[in-house]
Amino acid sequence: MNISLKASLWTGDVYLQNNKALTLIDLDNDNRAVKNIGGGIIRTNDALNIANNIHQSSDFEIVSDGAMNIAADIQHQLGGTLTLQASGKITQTSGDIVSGSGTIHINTAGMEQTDGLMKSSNLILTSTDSVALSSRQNDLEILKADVSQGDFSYTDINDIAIDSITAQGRISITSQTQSILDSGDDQSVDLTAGGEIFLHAQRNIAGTENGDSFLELTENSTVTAISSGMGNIYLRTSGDIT
Ligand SMILES: [Ca+2]
Ligand SMILES: [Ca+2]
Repeated sequence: MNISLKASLWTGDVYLQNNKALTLIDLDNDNRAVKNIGGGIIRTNDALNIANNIHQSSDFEIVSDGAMNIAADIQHQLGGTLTLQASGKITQTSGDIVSGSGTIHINTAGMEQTDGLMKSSNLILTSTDSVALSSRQNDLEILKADVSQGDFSYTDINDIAIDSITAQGRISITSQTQSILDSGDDQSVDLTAGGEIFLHAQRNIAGTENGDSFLELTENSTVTAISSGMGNIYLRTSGDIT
C-alpha cells in the first residue's frame, strides 16, 4: 500500500495501522508523505518504506514489525520525542532524522546509515544487532546505546557526550572536529565493550571540563584513543587497560 497523510489543518494526532508492507509517499507533489501539526503512531505489521518526508509537530512513533527503510526526512519540528521501532533492521539511505532539542528513541534489530543524518539533543538506542551510524553530518549532544549483539559505531560532526554505551562487540566513536566527553560529572562507567574500543577526536577525550575529568571505561578494556589536534586524553578504568 502507498499512502500519504496530510493533516495540516487538523491539530489531532494521526493513528494509522496497516497489516501489509507500507510505503509512505508523497501523492500530491508537496514533497511530503506526512504533514501534521499533531503527532501519533504509524504502525505496520510488515516492512515500512519512508519514501517522502514526514514532518510533525507533536511527539510521534513510527513502528514496523519488519524492516524499516528511510529515504526521506523524519522530523519533529518542535523538538520533542520521536520514536522509531523496528523488529527488523533499520536502513537510512538519505533524509534527516531530526528532533531539535528533543530526544530520538530507536529500538531495532540492527541499523545501518549510508547517507542522511541524525540531529537531536539526545539519542537513546537499543538494538539486538550491529549499529553503524557513520554519516559525517550527524550531530547529537548526548548518546546512550545498548547493543546486545554485535558492534556499535557512531560519527559526530562536533562534540559528542557519552551517557553510556554498551556493545557485545566493538565500540567506535568519532568526533570529527571537537571532543568525546562524559555527559555526567561522575565516575560511573560510560563505555562497556566485549571487543575493542576505538575513540577518535580532534580535541579532548575526557570527562567534564570543570568536574570529574575522566571518561570511564569498564575494567579490562582494550582501547585505542587518538586525539588528532590539540587535546587531552583522560580515560579511567577500575581494572587493567590495554
Ligand atoms: Ca554533536
Ligand atoms: Ca567521568
